[in-house]
Amino acid sequence: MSKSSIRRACAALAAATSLALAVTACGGTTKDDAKDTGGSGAAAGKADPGAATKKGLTVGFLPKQVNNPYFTSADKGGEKALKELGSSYKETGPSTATDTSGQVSYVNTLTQQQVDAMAVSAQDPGALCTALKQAMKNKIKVVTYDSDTKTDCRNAFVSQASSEDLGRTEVQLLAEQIGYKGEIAILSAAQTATNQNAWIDFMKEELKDPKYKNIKLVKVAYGNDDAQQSFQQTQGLLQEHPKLAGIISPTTVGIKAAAQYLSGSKYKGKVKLTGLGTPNDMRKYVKNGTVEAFELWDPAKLGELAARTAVALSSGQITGKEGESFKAGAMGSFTIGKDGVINLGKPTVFNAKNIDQFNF
Ligand code: RAM
Repeated sequence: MSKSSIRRACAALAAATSLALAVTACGGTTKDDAKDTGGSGAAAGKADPGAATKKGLTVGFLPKQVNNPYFTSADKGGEKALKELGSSYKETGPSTATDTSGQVSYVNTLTQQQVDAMAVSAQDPGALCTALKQAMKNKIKVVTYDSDTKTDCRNAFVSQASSEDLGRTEVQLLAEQIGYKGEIAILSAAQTATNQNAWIDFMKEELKDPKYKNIKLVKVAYGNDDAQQSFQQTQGLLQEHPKLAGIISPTTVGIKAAAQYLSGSKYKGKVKLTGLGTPNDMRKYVKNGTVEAFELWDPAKLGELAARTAVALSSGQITGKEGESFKAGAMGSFTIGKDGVINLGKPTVFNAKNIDQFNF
């Protein structure tokens, strides 16, 4: 049996059977294999920055949620980049942002389909680990994008911006809007989401600064990246805390639903709202005075960088170790940071002055 057919047989076995059986049958416990399956920094061999970019690869995108316009834009960015690189794209994933067991099955499906790499936005940091490690054991490169898993469960994480910057700047934006005083709340996505939870931790850190001593965080609510639930959670926040001065919603689904609720209520323009939204979703709420300023990165660029990272890993140009660099086409050169994190850049703050310059 050739190496690649053994790999295929093992991949199918891994996806179809229990982990223990697949590991035993494929001899995956040898020292070399163990070295090979580690996440960032633990990949086998050395990076060869001069290696040719492989063509004809298949990269599977697995977002948190397929019918979320943010992920549609991100994954389209990935698809376009893969086409340019002569490789193929496929997308699969759950329709709700709280289906962690569904995400596990989708990872297993991609493993079974023997993709060369997968780009995953994790609904939960730990839930996917066993499945992702199994994928890596089958020589599939694993990139997380948007929302990370644990560092040893993937080869690299393509991050939209520094979590610290995102968390702190959202507090700064809201504090200015409410004059540094009053009750505030956070309307998040799923309770398990790695990205939102990391940002919320930094929001809490930022709030410790004495300049926010007159601001009180009264609640963190979860709308699960579902429009209706996020709308109802906003309504509930205002009922429970009628003196609320402002809301931070670090999710494109949440901020849109909160803006929709506030815009049709007596709180419009009075209860301030900021967070992470797409300019196209938020334009009308900026123009009608519901929202002053919010931020985001370009999701298509995030998807593009995830695709280019996956191809660079599959081509052997990088292994996921800190300090390795690779060229990402017209996006320029990127260097892998601590824990295998690749940063897209700084987010943009949108307001009435600049929002019409953006179309995503
Ligand atoms: C939602 C998702 C996604 C997050 C954006 C800001 O679309 O929760 O993970 O990055 O919002």
